[in-house]
Amino acid sequence: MDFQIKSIEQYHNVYKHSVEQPEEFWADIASQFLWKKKWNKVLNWNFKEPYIKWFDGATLNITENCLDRHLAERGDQPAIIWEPNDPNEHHRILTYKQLHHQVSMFANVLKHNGVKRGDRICIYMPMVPELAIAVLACARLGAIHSVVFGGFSAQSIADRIKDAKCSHVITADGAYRGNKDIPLKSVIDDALMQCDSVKKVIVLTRNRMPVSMIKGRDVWWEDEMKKMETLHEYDCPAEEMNAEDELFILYTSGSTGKPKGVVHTCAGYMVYAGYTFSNVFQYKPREIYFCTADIGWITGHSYIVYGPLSQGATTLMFEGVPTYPDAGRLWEIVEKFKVNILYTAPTAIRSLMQSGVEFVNGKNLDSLRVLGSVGEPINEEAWHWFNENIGKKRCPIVDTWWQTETGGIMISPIANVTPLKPAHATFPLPGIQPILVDENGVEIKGNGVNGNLCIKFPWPGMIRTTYGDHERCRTNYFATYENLYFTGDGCLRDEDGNYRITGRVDDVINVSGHRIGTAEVENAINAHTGVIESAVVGYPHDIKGQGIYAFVICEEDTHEEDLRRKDIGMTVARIIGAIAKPDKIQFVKGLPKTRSGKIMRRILRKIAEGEVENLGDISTLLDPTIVEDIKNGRI
Ligand code: 7RM
Repeated sequence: MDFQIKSIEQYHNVYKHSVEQPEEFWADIASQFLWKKKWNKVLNWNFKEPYIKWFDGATLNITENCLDRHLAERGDQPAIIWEPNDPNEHHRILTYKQLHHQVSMFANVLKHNGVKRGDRICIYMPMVPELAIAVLACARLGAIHSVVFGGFSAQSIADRIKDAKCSHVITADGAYRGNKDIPLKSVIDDALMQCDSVKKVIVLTRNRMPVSMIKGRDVWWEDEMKKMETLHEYDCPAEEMNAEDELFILYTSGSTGKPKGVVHTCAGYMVYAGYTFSNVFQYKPREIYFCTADIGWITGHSYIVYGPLSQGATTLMFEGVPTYPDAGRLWEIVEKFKVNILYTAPTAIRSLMQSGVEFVNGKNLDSLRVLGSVGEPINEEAWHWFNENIGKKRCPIVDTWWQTETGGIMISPIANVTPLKPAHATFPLPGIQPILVDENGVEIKGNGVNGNLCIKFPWPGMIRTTYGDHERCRTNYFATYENLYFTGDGCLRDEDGNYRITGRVDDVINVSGHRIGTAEVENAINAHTGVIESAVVGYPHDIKGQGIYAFVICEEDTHEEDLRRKDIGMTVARIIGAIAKPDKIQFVKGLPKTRSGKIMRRILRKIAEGEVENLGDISTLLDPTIVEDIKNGRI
């Protein structure tokens, strides 16, 4: 692509231009995508409402950019390489032609099952190529996908389906994940008992675990595809979408109890995902790119599906987990497919680091050229381990900071361009204008400072609204500080202007790179019988980055404590999903509250961290003696 930055001097020039002439800058980049109609105006905006429109007046379909436009030049090159959970099962390769064909056929399946432009479609699937096919088929028809990660519970799915009033669900009988079989369809059946908006469920065969199929509602993916063959419904014209039509909804946790449906729109998201993918990883034609995320998270949307495919890349999709059958699995995959670019999460690196280098030894990792990290702050120890043992000190590590709401990478080194500093995301990408502010929203200028990270100018990939509740989008992101997008992250800027994101400053815990709201977990714990009140905080965890520590007040009961802990864990798993189970539960008699009844989380955080000496001023507490009790009962 013509927009790849090749040197640090060029980066500085491009960056300067992107800030001084943002519309000109983005128009140049956007013109390298495929449009049905060009825009009238590159950008209209205010952060007050917020009102954000990129490429207004333009029309396009993102799947033509991800599929059709590559057919002539690289139709026979692999678009998706798929590696199964079980190393003994055969891998699959879909060329651009084959992927285009499958997406078109499945889009026709959706059409025949009543899916129309603008409908919301819930996707709850394992990491198989059909998941990418389902996502792209929705986009081809202009239906809005809402992918829900396979680890969420029936209740969480139901909440998301109801919030978006989804008309269809695409799922599979079950999933393989490590040595477990996960009953996806049965979880969907439980969820659908609460959802009347869903008219049809399309079920892919994966592990063929027994499923109940309801007449008139449930159909098999394979049967429907066969029907399309018989009807010769091979082609599916791509809907002509407006630039700002909604492309997808992805739910994410915030500081309130209810996850928000982050909305991304067609044109801006496409341009931003494609541009950042190409630049950050410096992708070259025919390279094999492997992102270990799940498509259920934003990283999978932007950097397994849309970013790489929009650039004609080969994207490797892995169904399993890094530790199955053993901790050498990722390195085996790198060796098997001669992976050039590996993009993974600090939590995976730390867990593989703990398993020991014997799982790396003997694996040929010579193909690797660029390494990437995403999802949480990477600690220096993990950074060096990754650099030495995987990159053999010859691969740059791009520590990419971004969020579900930003759509794509915001602050990150550009591989082989930006000088690296371990555990630092370094510099903003072109078009991104970060600033640090204090509690009052006053800008903290200069270097060697830290503050709350905000962005002061729009970028094409940014959140447009929270589904069904624009006001929530405003209060969450644009109301804390006037005229700024607030990220919720704390951040340092070193003497040389390198950014280092230190973690959330709100009530969000980042567990293994997954965002979990403390309020959500508290609500789930409080739903457990006998629980009177609870307070949840994060604490440093060797592998997960942060763990979940719950302080719980219970009524007297006869069950022994450990059993009660497990029961509470079950309740949380049922309401949110296993990913939100507290790592530690401490039963307490009371919580540290101010006279106005607010829980002082600062104190609980310190106790959870094991820092029991310097708790700061506790004199404003209603009952300071409670703190002693809690300290003594620490686990
Ligand atoms: C892509 C993604 C977003 C939150 C974000 C941060 C944290 C992500 C980094 C990071 C330090 C990084 N989206 N975060 N990347 N912190 N360095 N390179 O993870 O919406 O799920 O999470 O993750 O706190 O606000 S997300």
